[in-house]
Amino acid sequence: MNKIFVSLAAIAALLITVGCNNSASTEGTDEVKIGFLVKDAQEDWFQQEWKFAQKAADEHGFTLIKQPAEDAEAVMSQIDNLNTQGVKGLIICPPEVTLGPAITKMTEQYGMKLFVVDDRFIKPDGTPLDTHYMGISARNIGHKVGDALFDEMSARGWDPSEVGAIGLTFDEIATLKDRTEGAKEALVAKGFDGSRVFFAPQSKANIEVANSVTQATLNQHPEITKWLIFGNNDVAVVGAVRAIEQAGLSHENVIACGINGSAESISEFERDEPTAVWGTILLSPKQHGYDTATMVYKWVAEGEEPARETLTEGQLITRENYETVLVEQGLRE
Ligand code: FCA
Repeated sequence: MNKIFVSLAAIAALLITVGCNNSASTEGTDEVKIGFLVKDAQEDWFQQEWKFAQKAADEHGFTLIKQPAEDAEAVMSQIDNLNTQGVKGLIICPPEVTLGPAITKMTEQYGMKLFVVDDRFIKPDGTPLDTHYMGISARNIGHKVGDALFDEMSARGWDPSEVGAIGLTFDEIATLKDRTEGAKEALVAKGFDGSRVFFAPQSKANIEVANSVTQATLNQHPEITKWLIFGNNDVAVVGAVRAIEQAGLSHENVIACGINGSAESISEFERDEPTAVWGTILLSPKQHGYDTATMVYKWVAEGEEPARETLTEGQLITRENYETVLVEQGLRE
């Protein structure tokens, strides 16, 4: 009899625990905790996202736990840690886009709402995995890069037959592939010779690799004296520009345009002497940080499900207008 009583009590306790774990309203009223994992905490873009997410946490009164997760193992152990701390919502820019099924399963088991930002998960067949997601409208933004490069080249009166273009690519991640493909598409649509666009694939998306693959491309084309440079983000473009400088090319003969509008390119604009980093497409770390965190908070605390997909825009900034635009966008005082 006692045994049965103990077992029933244990089952009841378990049900109550499971009920609490899965119910935001019973657990989350006092303290809502949300985790924000990023693939590269060194990159200014992710620092900015975190900064704006923290602003949302301060305003709404929830706890935000920000951690880097640079590989699959780190992601798994961070999610375990977050669960132990009572986190009920997770925002993640994953270090590998193939981790989707594993992460989805884990967060479901822990009763954690999952929101993916920037780099979208893909299924084994390469198609996108459907989760709540905010990313950039990557192909449009690539088009903006290509248009801007072509227009600046025309404004400088360059003869297109003397010009080559280098695109730093990282095709494993769809949002990065779409950007560089988009840039080439726009250049070609404006009349640039597609056979003079050289893609330089990066084995890792970082400044060192961008630098070395650009050097290799320059070495293959000593006959080209004027260059357009584009890539998956600011880090890639700045890495390429350093290679241009090492090769002894003047910034007057190179037009480079990044994507992100973060510190890596802004610090180039702030130098007294211009560098080849001529422009960048400013994205919105505010939307990707503040808005995502607010949406996940409302989802956890109030059961208000966010939009399944949000794609954000960007705008060209250069040395000429960056200060004004950063202030307008609330990115600078
Ligand atoms: C990717 C890139 C980042 C940033 C973000 C919006 O994660 O690696 O630099 O562009 O998309």
